[in-house]
Amino acid sequence: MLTEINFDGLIGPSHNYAGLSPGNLAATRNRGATSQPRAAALQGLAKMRHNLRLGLPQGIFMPLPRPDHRWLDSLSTDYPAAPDHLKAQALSASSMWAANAATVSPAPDTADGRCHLTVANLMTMPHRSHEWPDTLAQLRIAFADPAFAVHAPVPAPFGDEGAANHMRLCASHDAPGVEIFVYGVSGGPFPARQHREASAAVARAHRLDPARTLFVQQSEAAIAAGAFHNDVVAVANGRVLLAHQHAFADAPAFYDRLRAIMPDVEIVEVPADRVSLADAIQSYLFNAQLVTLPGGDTAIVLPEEARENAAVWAWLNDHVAGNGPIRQLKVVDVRQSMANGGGPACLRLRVVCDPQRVDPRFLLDEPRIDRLADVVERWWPDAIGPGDLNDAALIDRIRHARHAALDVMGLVELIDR
Ligand code: SUG
Repeated sequence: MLTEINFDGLIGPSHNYAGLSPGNLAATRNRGATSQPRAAALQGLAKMRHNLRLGLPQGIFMPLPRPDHRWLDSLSTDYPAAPDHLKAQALSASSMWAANAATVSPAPDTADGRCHLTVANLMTMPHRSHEWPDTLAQLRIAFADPAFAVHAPVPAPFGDEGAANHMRLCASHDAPGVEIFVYGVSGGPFPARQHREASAAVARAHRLDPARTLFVQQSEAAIAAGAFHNDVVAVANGRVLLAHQHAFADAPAFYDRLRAIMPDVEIVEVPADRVSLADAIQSYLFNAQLVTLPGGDTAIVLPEEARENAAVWAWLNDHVAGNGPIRQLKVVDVRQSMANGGGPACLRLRVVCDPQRVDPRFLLDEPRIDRLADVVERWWPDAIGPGDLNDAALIDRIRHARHAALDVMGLVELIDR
């Protein structure tokens, strides 16, 4: 029985605003602000609880060891000796954005009938380039069952940022879908993080049917406006594709190819004269979770910022009133993550699979969320300011906090990673 599980990254105890991602306007704007790791993690857990209560299966990935001493060691330094920029890069809690952990192709799409996952190399941003070994270790535990095939990353120099640049449309989860890989070529002043060659390699590794696989270029204007991942300007679920008018370099050609494979696809394009690219990126309208509720309705789980943006909220309400495919609007507060450019969709990795095949320690129910929330309340730092990176007591606390969370989830084998 295949179902979609959303695995959210637990926001780690080192969450801070170091402004490490050029092209990510929120992260750049908040550089140097004081973060609230405890509040951040509780917001993330509240979102998981919210979605669980909608009747949606919920999973979790645990924070990675931070600072990443192995990475610093590979750079022939250690945390106390490292220059400030390396300290910040080693400490980043960026693995919370699980949409960048891996690309996932569910079993009905693959030639061998297994669910394939390729961990993303995240090589474009230094602070994210060292996530993959620990993410891979976690994926290999969570998806150890032979129903899954977990792949090592695509090698450099081909940048891969995982599911944030990948969409799947399907009639139902157990039917073959259409997989869409969105890559960037140029982004004005900002880097295009997803390279076409990386997407093609992932599609080959996953043994996808070329007739049901599309490679689509993201528009340069979208990247230049701050859409550093496709999931900031487009989202798909079931037969519904919701996209901004300027999301793709050649939207009409893409839509034609898509309709040829899937004639009943429902493409909802948000026109720029209703919602500008700037409003889409500021509000994260598209960085929403488009989900099918147990009753069959399509709902969209949006950040508070989308409700606060008048143009975006008006468009959404007109869509619902006009009987569009999205029937329900749900709003969650993930402001701490949003301030680093990560909305509801960034925080989760979708895996369509049989939940029985997943290591149950990565699956959540409300009592397990309660237990994690207790650990967060007790251990997560209240605040991290720009001057705190040299505070040895804080660094110690970050380590203990993660260990306490791994302990309560029964995942102590990850401690040494
Ligand atoms: O890669 N922010 C992340 C946000 C990722 C959002 N993910 C998706 N769109 N799927 C990024 O830019 C900021 C970290 C800092 O500046 O400290 C950061 O890495």
